[in-house]
Amino acid sequence: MGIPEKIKAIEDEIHKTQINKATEHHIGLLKAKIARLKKDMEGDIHGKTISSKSRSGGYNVRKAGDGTVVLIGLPSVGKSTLLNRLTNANSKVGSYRFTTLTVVPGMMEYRGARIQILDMPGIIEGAASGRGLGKRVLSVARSADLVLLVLDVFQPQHIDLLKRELSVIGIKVDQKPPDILIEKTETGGISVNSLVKSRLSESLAKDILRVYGVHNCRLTVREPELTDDQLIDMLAGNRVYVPSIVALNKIDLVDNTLLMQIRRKIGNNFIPISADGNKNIESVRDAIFQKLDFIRVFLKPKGQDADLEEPLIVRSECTVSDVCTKIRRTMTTDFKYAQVWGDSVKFGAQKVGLDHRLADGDIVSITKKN
Ligand SMILES: Nc1nc2c(ncn2[C@@H]2O[C@H](COP(=O)(O)OP(=O)(O)O)[C@@H](O)[C@H]2O)c(=O)[nH]1
Ligand SMILES: [Mg+2]
Repeated sequence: MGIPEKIKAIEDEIHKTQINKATEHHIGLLKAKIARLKKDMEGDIHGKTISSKSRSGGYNVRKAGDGTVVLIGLPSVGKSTLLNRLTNANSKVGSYRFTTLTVVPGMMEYRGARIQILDMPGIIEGAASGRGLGKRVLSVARSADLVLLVLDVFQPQHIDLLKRELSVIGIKVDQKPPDILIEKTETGGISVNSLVKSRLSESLAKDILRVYGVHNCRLTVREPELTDDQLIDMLAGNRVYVPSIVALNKIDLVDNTLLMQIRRKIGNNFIPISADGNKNIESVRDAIFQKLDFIRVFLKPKGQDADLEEPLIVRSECTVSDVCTKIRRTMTTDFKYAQVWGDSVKFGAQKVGLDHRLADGDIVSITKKN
């Protein structure tokens, strides 16, 4: 029996089994086996799709700029129109479905940052399970720093569908990784150290670990709501956690009453826009910049004024060491000390080392060893 047949057989067994307290363990174990088989089958094609070497035609997009955003939405919601508004790209816009058949990249320049935006073919329901173009396209989304979910004003409820489809291929939108730690040990079997009362039973946790060939380890659980699925996800090791922004497009077609109804349905967490009417596009740009958590760092060459025109754009958790590497790969090796002016230090010209964490607007001057 090949792997797909094995998966099918286990799936059938799950469908046949009634879900209740008594079968919980059995089903959890079956899910772990399926995830393991899928992993074996796919190797690690995930994450490699965006590679200059891969031969997947239009799906092959090289990462560029200071961050990457993907547009995700159903066909004809206005993704290509929005891409063209946000960037210098020229993605084909059409009133029929599937105008965009390959991934179209564009570059958005905003407050000194260069942000790559990828227009994807619209995803269709069931795409993640292998229908149509869906699966390969969605896997490009795995390398994104941010997903921009685009909704049609008449179909706001599709937000759940989009998140579900992304979840199936391992892209967890606006979620935190579960707080668990697996430390492999040489011997001693599996010990479970639950720091909280967890939903997942100890015996099922152990059985799931064994499915993944882990027979000796310390499992520390700090996650009260830990589920079998989360443990399986972690062991399968192919999950990414990505933040999102939601844009509700085509608001030129509706009035405020309908917008109010939509807010009651899906909450306040979206930006109402008209891509075609060029409305609220600046808010989208700004939200992207904020969500990617960039900061600006100004460089001051020794004995000269700081360059306040062209900041370095770096992610917010950035240290002096990251700045050095961004200027020149080998710069950390000749590094002696840096002086910083701004919010990350107590006083101006404070001397700091490579580990010092910078803040937005800081001025940095680096002194090299002679
Ligand atoms: N009324 C209106 N139509 C829009 C808007 N944005 C896009 N469209 C139209 O919606 C159709 C699909 O747009 P497109 O960008 O190709 O959608 P995609 O399939 O998601 O890339 C085209 O006819 C666009 O002109 C908008 O803000 N308002
Ligand atoms: Mg399109």
